[in-house]
Amino acid sequence: MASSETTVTGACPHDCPDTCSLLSTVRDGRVVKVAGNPAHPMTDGVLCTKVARYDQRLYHRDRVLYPLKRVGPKGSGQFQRVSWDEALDDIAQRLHAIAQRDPRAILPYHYAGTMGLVQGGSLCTRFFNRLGASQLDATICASAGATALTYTLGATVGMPVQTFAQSKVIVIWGSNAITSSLHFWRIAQQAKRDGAKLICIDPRRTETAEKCHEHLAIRPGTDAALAFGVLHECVINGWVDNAYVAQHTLGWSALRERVMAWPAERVAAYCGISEAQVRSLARDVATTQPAAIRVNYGVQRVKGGANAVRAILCIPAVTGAWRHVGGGALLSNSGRFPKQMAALEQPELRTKGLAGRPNRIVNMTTIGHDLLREASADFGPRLEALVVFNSNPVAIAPDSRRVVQGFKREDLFTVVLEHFMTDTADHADYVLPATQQLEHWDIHASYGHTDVLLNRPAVEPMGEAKPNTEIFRQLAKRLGFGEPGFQDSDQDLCRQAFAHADVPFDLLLQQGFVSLPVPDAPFAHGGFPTPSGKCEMFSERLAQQGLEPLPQVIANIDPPNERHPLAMISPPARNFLNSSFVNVDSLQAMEERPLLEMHPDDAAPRGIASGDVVEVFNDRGRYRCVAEVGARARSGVVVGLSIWWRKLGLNGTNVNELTSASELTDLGRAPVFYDCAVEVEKVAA
Ligand SMILES: Nc1nc2c(c(=O)[nH]1)N[C@H]1C(S)=C(S)[C@@H](COP(=O)(O)OP(=O)(O)OC[C@H]3O[C@@H](n4cnc5c(=O)[nH]c(N)nc54)[C@H](O)[C@@H]3O)O[C@H]1N2
Ligand SMILES: Nc1nc2c(c(=O)[nH]1)N[C@H]1C(S)=C(S)[C@@H](COP(=O)(O)OP(=O)(O)OC[C@H]3O[C@@H](n4cnc5c(=O)[nH]c(N)nc54)[C@H](O)[C@@H]3O)O[C@H]1N2
Ligand code: SF4
Ligand SMILES: [Mo]
Repeated sequence: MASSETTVTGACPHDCPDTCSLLSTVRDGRVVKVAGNPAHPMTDGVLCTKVARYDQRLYHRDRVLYPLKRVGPKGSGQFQRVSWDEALDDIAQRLHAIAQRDPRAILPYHYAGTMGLVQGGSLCTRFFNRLGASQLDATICASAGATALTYTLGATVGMPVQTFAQSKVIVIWGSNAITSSLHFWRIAQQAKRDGAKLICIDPRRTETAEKCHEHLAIRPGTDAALAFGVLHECVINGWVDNAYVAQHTLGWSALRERVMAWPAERVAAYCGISEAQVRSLARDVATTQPAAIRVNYGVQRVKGGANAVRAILCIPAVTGAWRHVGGGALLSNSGRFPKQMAALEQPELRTKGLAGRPNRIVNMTTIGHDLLREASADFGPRLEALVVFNSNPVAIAPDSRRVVQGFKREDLFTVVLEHFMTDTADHADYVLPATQQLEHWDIHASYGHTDVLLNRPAVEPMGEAKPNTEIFRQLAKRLGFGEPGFQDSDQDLCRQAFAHADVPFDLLLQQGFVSLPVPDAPFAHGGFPTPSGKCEMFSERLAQQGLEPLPQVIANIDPPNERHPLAMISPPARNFLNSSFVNVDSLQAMEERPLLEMHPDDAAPRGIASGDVVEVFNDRGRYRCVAEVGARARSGVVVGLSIWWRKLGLNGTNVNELTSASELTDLGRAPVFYDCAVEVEKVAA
């Protein structure tokens, strides 16, 4: 019999700014190849190593294929197979019993395991709205930066990514682009070939830093001071675009006064670089146009993260870089998408669910603390049930010791929708098999480019896996939720996501993507989406909340000290995506084992050599890994590439054993992952 071969267009679902268009080749009902779509300009036929091996994740021997019910103690990972009916009947009954007392004792915990608007929210959110469950404050990644963007530029918008090809100076600020946004890096490479100068600002000598013309290895959490140093140089050298500042910004005279306290000498000492580096950075961004800043999330995982982003965003307004195509800054363009979130999530259903109770919001960053809290007037009811999907909190949330303790509560009812037995799934009462991207419908916005992508299923679900949406549809039925919104199919939901917007669904069906119209130089003539229409260096909205209205330099909350003299950062490992892909053999083999990069100056006095097993510790916990001594980490800083599964680590922990959830960022209520003092000791050669 001749075998049939088809190609199916999809979208990469992962939390990556590139949102690639995928082409899956299917032979006899099996995916045999996943490639980048050459017709999609941003993807340009190229995928990262992880997703180019997507079949290895789809057909992984350890996929959860059937509903599982816990049989051993909490966290023991002992489960038995049950039928869907048995699992869903029991889950519905347990949730119903809790909701009868107070539905806010139930918390959905979800993030960007898939960025799809359908499998990442939509019907799932309708379900929890109708139930009246607590809402999750989605702070784990980007909310400090997004809040900073919103207060400064007015929305999560910036330069169109493709215009970086025309830049003459590109500052990659707090990003390892080769690892975490390969397709932006390709654009930067094109600019480099056309003569652009590339500058990287990162405490770690990353693969990206190595390939830039300049690398400023600042101390973690000192970015606002560096931005102030740049602005100071602009003032003293007459590099301020006074006309742009006068017409299109608010608050410069006050900010100007503030930056005058940050001459290059002070900035250099504070950031741990040379004065010449500060001056040269300022000269590059202020005197060569178009100059572009790709500011990224690595900057905003410290106490002062949002203010650092605000300070950086002031630079292109002061230099007038926004006037030019290829000038300005980009953190995210997610605000460009006319997403119909209210249609997808139906927030009006909450009124019914809450039945007069006030809404309760729980911050996902502090889940460890919150699982251990008792009922109180300010917290509300004790958390009695968690429904986790698209996230692996036991591995990725800060202060793991508390998170694990919380998930181990015998009186907590936990349901986890997953592809694999993650650290979180191990702690469930029920694990429900979820479909992967190649098995379901979805529709995607992006935070790196401005195209909408449609994802069609390439193959039938493996085993008894179901899409997240279908699992909540079936739970809704069992809980008697009769609203028509629970009847919508996944294809209906895909259509609703951009209904009434100029995103023709027929074109999505036909080519898999549609580009949004975005001006090449969006703020050349001002027109920022702030209340004043200007770039708000001074924010009246912050002032009204009693907050500091101007960007400021905020010191790290957990700076190196006598007992814990090293600053630890834990950025992504290239071949993992957060904690996804850690269990894919070929990718795990490339990362080898949990590592701690150390500078020779820090390793030598501790008697540590490459390959030694070390323990990294502070008052929150201890984490065992293997030292790699070399030039990646700057002195005083250690780097624990992330995010390993705890159970695949050397002593059943990962870096988040050390990170803190006691403090949040200055704005955005976000985690301070890279604001973390530690000490390191050798355990064995
Ligand atoms: N391969 C891969 N790609 C990913 C991910 C992944 O896990 N693996 N994760 C995805 C996700 S969820 C996100 S949010 C994005 C993140 O992507 P980006 O925002 O582009 O950031 P990262 O590449 O994580 O790089 C952060 C960099 O910041 C540096 N850094 C740490 N502290 C500081 C600081 O205080 N100041 C400065 N200037 N730099 C600092 C780190 O050394 C690191 O190199 O990447 C996405 N892409
Ligand atoms: N120390 C430290 N910690 C960090 C970071 C750091 O840099 N350092 N980075 C932080 C950042 S930026 C982020 S974004 C978070 C990421 O944290 P998470 O959003 O939790 O990301 P992942 O660890 O990739 O986990 C996603 C899970 O969702 C599952 N999943 C994927 N698709 C689906 C689906 O369709 N249905 C269901 N049911 N499940 C699905 C995957 O199998 C995976 O286990 O981690 C944060 N934690
Ligand atoms: S993870 Fe990023 S680079 Fe890799 S395929 Fe997905 S969107 Fe593209
Ligand atoms: Mo993230």
